[in-house]
Order: sequence, then structure tokens, then C-alpha cells
Amino acid sequence: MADRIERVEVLVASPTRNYVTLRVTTADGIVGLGDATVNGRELSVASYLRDHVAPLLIGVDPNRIEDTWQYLYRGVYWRRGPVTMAAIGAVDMALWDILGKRTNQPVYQLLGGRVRDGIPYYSHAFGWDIPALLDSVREHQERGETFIRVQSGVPGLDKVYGVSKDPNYEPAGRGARPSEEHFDPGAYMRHLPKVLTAVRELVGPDVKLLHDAHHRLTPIQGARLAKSVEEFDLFWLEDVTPAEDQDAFRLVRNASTTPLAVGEVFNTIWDCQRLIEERLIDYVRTAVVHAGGISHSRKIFALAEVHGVKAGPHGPSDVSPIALAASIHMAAATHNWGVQEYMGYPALVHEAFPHAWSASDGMLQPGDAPGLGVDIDEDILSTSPYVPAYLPTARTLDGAVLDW
Ligand code: EZ4
Ligand code: CO
Repeated sequence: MADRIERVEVLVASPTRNYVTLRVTTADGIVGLGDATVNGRELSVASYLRDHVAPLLIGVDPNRIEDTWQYLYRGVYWRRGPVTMAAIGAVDMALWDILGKRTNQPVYQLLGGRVRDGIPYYSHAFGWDIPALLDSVREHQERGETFIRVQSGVPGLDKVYGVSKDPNYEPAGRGARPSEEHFDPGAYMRHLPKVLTAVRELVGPDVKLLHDAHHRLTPIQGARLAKSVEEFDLFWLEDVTPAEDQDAFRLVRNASTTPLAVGEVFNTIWDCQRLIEERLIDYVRTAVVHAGGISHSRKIFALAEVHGVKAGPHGPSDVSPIALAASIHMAAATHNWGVQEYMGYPALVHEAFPHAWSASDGMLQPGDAPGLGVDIDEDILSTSPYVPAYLPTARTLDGAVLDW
């Protein structure tokens, strides 16, 4: 007889930062976990799941993964958006986790099995000035990493995305309101080539360098930046301009051969359909959690495969170790995977979510535990209550709001 979903719980906790975790338990006693964290909007997803999704899942056959996805997406009339899609994503992850545990197979095996021996990751080197950045790059190289994201301070600016004066960088700040920072696109655009000159000189030609412009530029500024950094042979230039207007990327594309990555804020295939079909980007950055889980992300990456675009998913600290596991399992089984972002987590996060996946020598491994291979430490989660925290807001020097 088919199994049935018996209990659906939403756990909101803040072991160093906020995470929303979905726990689905079946009548057979199988437990599946999903991540539903949307940075700065955690309580909205928790309510969406608790108030509107959990009651619909009780009694459902957990083996019907695709049908449940369609029911929660198409069956609900209101669709898309980060809150809805992260909620669906968490359910989807939990159901794949349950299927893996039921059949005693890791999720990557259910997705078709391994296509690579390990999944290369990149993590974040940063420095307030160029010497500090070079030290940070050296540390990443010493850990065996060959893909490195580089971010640096900009002369004249107090705060810059991707950089902190502390050894650890976490973009969301605790407090009831977002902090504010000012940004000067001109100063940034003039400074970046100097930064990349120094980094390329240090690492030589083989290291893959990445950089995130974080949506700050207009399309023509983005085009100019992509052109001006061409000689540094970036692996990718990320979020060079906001992509609600997908056609804007044509301007950037036509101006340079710098590979382009975008999409961490996308939540469905329709957010990147034109970018992919018209080959305006090289890497699509949808995170499994924010793009409707494994079932929908697979479709995005399949469309990308047909058009010569690769996956390069978002993997910051706000993507929990559960969603990262889902991404690693997909990466193991998806041919057109470029690289996985892996920002890493504070020790307490690893303890709160004990996991079979591992990271060493620049490579991620899914591990062989059944399902997604991630657990939760309930003592840690129940003693770390939610704390309001938000990503910062940016303004230009004249005080107008700018995309952060
Ligand atoms: O700003 O994770 O590539 N990584 C990033 C991140 C994002 C945050 C948003 O929640 O751009 O730092
Ligand atoms: Co980014």
C-alpha cells in the first residue's frame, strides 16, 4: 500500500543566521527535510508553508513528487515569486529525500547517477584593499581551490558588497531594519580592472577567477565593465545588471566575450527563458531552493543544456546545508554543470545540520547516505530562535535607491 504524509512541520531557527526548515514525516516513519529559507523574508515562507501548504499535504502519497509539484504550482492559481517557489522547493526536496530513504539510494542516483567524480566549487576571497585581497586569495589557493571569487573594497566607499573589515563576511545584518550603504558605480568600474590586474598577476593564467557585480550597474555600464575586464579572462562576471529585463543582457553580450552569469534571484524557468534560448548568458545561477526544488531546477538546467548554457547555482550561507545538499546531488548527476558556489558556514551551522556531503580540495562530494543525507540537531534549532535580519539597502551618492 502506498505511504501517506502524516506530519508536516516548519522549523524557524537562527543558528548564527535564520533558516526555515520543512520536515515531512510519513505514516511509514520516513522523514524528509527541505530548506525554505528566503533571506530577510523567512517568516513569510514559514507562514506560506504552515498556513497554506502543510494542510494540503496531509494524506498525500509522498511518492507522487511531480504531481505534488504541479498541484502546489498550477493547482493554486497564484504562482511564481520567491516565497511561493521556495515553499514548493522545500516540499519537493523533502519528497526526493523521502524517496531516497525509502529506496535506500542517494538522490543523485535517483537522478540518473554520477556524471562526474567531484563537483568543483568556488568560494569567496575578499579584501578591503588589494594587499588584503591577495592574502585572502592565497589562503583559498592553499586550501586547494582553483575557482575563486574575488571582491574588493572601492576607494572612497565605506561599505561594498562582498567585502567586510572582519574575517567573516555575511551580507544579512541582524536588526529590525536593513542597514544602508552608498555606492558609486563610476568609482567601482574604474577600480575593478586594477584589482583584477593584481590578482591575475598573483595567480597566473590557470586559476578560474569570478566576480559578482551584484546588480549595481545599468546595461550600458555592465557592457562597459564586461569589455574592460576581458583581458583578465574571468570564468564569469556575475549579475552585471538586473535581469528583470532579460533583453538588457543583449547589450552586454554584444559588447564583450566575458562569460556572464545571472539568476540567483530567479525563481522559475520563465525568468531565464529568453536569456537561455537566445544564449545571452553562459551560466544560470538559480538555487534549487529558490527555483521550486529539484523537480523544477532540473527543467531549467535541461533547457540550458540544449542551448549551451551551464548551471552555476547560488550557494551562500543563506542556502541551508539541506538545499546545498540538493544542489550537490543534482550537480553529481547533471552534465552541464559549470561550478557550484560554496560560501561555507560557521561551525554551528554544520552542527545544526549534520550532513553527508563534504567539501575539500576545491571539490564537493554528495556522500552515499540515502536521500539528501542531511539531518537536523533539534536541540540547536530549538535553542536558537528567529532574529530579525535583513540584507542591506543601497543608494547612489545622491541618495536615490539603487539595486543592492
Ligand atoms: O547577495 O546570498 O553570489 N552570492 C550573492 C549573495 C547574495 C545573498 C542574498 O541572500 O550574491 O551574497
Ligand atoms: Co551573487
